[in-house]
Amino acid sequence: MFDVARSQEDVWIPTTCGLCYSVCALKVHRVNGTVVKIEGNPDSTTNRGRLCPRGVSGIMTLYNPDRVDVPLKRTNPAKGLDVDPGWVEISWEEALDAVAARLKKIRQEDPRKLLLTGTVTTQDEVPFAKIFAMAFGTPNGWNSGAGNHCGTAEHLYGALLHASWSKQPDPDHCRYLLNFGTASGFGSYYCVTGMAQRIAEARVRGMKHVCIDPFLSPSAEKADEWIPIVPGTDGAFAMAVLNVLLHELDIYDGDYLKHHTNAPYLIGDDGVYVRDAENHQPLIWDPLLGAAKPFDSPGISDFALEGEFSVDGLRARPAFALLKEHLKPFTPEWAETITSVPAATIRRVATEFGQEARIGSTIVLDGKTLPYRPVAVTYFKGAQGHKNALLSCMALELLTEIVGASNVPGGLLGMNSCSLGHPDSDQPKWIPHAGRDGLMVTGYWPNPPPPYPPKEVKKPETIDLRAMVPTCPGSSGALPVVMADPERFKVPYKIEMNFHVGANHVMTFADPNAIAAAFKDVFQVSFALFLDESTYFSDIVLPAASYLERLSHTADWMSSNSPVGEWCYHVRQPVVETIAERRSVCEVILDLAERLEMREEFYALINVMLDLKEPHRIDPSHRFSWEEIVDRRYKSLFGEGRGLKWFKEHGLLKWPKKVEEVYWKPFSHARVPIYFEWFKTLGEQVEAMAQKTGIDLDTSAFQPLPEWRPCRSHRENSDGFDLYAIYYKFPMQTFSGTYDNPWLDEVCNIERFAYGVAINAETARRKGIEEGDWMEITSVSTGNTVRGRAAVTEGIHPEVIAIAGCGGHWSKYLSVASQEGKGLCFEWLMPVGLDNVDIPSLTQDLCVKVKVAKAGAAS
Ligand SMILES: Nc1nc2c(c(=O)[nH]1)N[C@H]1C(S)=C(S)[C@@H](COP(=O)(O)OP(=O)(O)OC[C@H]3O[C@@H](n4cnc5c(=O)[nH]c(N)nc54)[C@H](O)[C@@H]3O)O[C@H]1N2
Ligand SMILES: Nc1nc2c(c(=O)[nH]1)N[C@H]1C(S)=C(S)[C@@H](COP(=O)(O)OP(=O)(O)OC[C@H]3O[C@@H](n4cnc5c(=O)[nH]c(N)nc54)[C@H](O)[C@@H]3O)O[C@H]1N2
Ligand code: SF4
Ligand SMILES: [Mo]
Repeated sequence: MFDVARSQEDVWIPTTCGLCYSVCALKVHRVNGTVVKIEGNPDSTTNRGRLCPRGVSGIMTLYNPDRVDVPLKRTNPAKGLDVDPGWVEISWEEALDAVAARLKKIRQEDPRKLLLTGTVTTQDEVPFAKIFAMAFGTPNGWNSGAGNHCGTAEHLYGALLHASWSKQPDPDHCRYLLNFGTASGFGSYYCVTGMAQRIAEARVRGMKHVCIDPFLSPSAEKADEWIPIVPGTDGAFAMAVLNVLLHELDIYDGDYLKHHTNAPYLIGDDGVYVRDAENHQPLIWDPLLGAAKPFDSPGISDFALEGEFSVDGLRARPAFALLKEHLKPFTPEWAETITSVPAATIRRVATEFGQEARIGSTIVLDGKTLPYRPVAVTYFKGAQGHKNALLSCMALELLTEIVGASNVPGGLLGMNSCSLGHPDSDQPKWIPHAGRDGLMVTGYWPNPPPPYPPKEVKKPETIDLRAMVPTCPGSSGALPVVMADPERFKVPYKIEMNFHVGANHVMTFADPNAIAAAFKDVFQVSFALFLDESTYFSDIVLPAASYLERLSHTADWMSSNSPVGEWCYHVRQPVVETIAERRSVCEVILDLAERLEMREEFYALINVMLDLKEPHRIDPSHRFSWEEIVDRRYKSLFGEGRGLKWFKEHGLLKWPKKVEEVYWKPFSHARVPIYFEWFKTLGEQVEAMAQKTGIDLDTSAFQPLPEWRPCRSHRENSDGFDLYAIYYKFPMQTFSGTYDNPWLDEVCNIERFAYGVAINAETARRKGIEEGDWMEITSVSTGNTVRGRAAVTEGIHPEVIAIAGCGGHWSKYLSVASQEGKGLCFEWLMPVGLDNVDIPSLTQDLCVKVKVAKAGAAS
């Protein structure tokens, strides 16, 4: 029937993008029920009206004919990478009956047999599914390659040093950005579009950007200086810069180190704190009194940073003195042999960095005099995704700490370490504070509990080693290894069911063959937008509503806002009426909880995890809808008058950040470590547990001071395997998940790097490879070969090839993505195994050695 109201409809609806975790604010234009345009919402301070290409292309996520529209059941019992599941349509009722029956059985037997797999992309459903999994009783969850590729070490230091999941240079005041291979601020990392604008303004203001990256990447091409480096060697570069600062230039911020770090804490010859006999606090040396004092005693005149002292007849040295001595051998000449960067370049960068830190200078902001340290060091997946992650990232982090540029104007800022709340409601509120031994504890942590104080080392009762290695702050790179052989890791059960909310783990973790082997016997229920490669292993597929079709409890989180400027909280709401049988995952989970009769436990946890406050807590005596829970979440945060209705109408709520929130360090008593004493003691506990349980685990990387250790590929010298392969995020795609979008495909088709492989011009010439040639790339570690077209360039290290994004799909249900020539999947080159995992952080090593040759037959 002709609908008059509909035919005249022309509306702009505020909501948020869900194509990556940056949560940009959108205005969606709907005409007569159909979305015709997506724009950035200029009222939002998160993205200031701008979107990236993916955000604009979201219409094609909504209307893509490849989308899953109805529940599906597999008919083919055989599972494999290329085995068609034989999908048949079923009703929601039948699907939920089957899923609930499985869940019920597992919950009765042993709830730990349930695994939650979820993508990091959207920021709303997976966190809610995690609450469900916790209430269900399983500790097992992962995000495929998320975290263990990009941030388990980086986020750990985020917690320990910045009270935040992540960090950014101060875009308002930084003058020298030393970037170890991240597109943070240049189209990637967190707050993508907002930071890209702010960093562009910083560049106009005169901020210098030095980018250390094997590839002249999308961020390196916007730098003042690009320094190509051998993959996996950033730690050696950073150690040499520290060496120059401390041993050649004598540049460090003594005042900061004394008052805001554990640099003055005395360390005994056993490597741990020398403690006060009575109150057990770590001791420092007061040089004027000539005595050791608990670090927090009143009236300390000064804190010694150097020297050697005797406490109760035993030798004790300040942590800083140990660090300095430790760094002595690691000269730029030493680092040159590892990184391939000339010693003179490292020395010059160290000098520029040290001088530009302007130690001793101050700035007045909002009437408050604060230290001014306009230098920052950034890194993420590039430098951290290696076997040496924990100790290399420590060196990178210490650069910022040594010059006192941590969370002060001009320096490196936690992405919203401190929130004092909206002026009307005082919420949300989180403040970093001093904990055990005076060291900083985060005020908020997205994945509680935070890494410090250290968690207890437990028997390996999780399927990913995290119970035993509690230093890993996110998803573990050990999961598929343990899942394939739980007995070897003394895990007393097997995973029987995978509750799968996004994530294309078959393509985004490592060798698809190994992932297939780990998952083939597991009953998998997938909430899916598309029938991607991972759903080939599903038993039931449920049609999920995309971010444009669902309601969400604030997708905003601590890292979606820019670190400076204003707070901004948004709504995510459906912009169209329900399409086909697609449903919101959160609503379905609430249904499942009813079928499982677990309302009591589930609601109790929802109250805690969503921080619902009286009178908005949910009471299990009756059933709540998702809409009601979302309303209560908003009201708990911003008061009775700002519930869901208010947000749907207004789209967002913003207010200015205070100086004490952005530059919180000078206002805080909490100290941060420059000597990671508890890594050492925790490592000993992990070692003891490994021995007790009979698990073979190399715990030698639990060290208190930075080191550079080679990855497996640095030692690899098999004949012909002469190049390192790396991957990098492509601005037009999110991992593997957007490759079926025809608009993005159109852009990628005209960009030779998008679906090609970057290879150095001289290297290509030597191998007889020319621009556009098909190449065969074979991994020494997996034996797998992938094919890709050469994009010949001067802009890459001669020993490296670089692959964009995560293409090379093969699911027959992806009509755009699975066409020939739509990129390569790096994972075929990367092995699964503990040799490739940094044990303390459970980071996956992305260093791979390959052989590259021109393909026999050009297609
Ligand atoms: N080759 C290569 N591998 C990588 C990376 C890379 O850049 N290149 N990056 C690594 C990193 S840093 C990360 S974080 C991981 C990410 O790894 P994944 O999280 O596995 O990323 P995607 O491949 O995008 O898979 C996400 C899946 O979730 C689905 N999805 C998207 N939105 C929704 C939604 O709203 N609801 C539901 N139910 N499903 C949704 C998508 O359709 C897609 O199938 O990959 C890692 N692996
Ligand atoms: N367009 C787009 N943006 C995204 C995403 C996406 O999929 N697409 N994903 C989001 C996610 S989950 C993440 S984790 C972030 C990741 O954000 P980034 O950390 O920026 O990740 P990448 O682009 O994978 O890697 C950054 C750079 O590391 C370089 N690199 C590789 N190995 C090394 C090395 O050993 N040392 C150094 N110094 N550099 C190296 C690569 O050449 C690349 O230029 O991006 C986020 N933003
Ligand atoms: S940066 Fe992320 S959230 Fe923002 S428009 Fe792009 S895909 Fe969407
Ligand atoms: Mo990531």
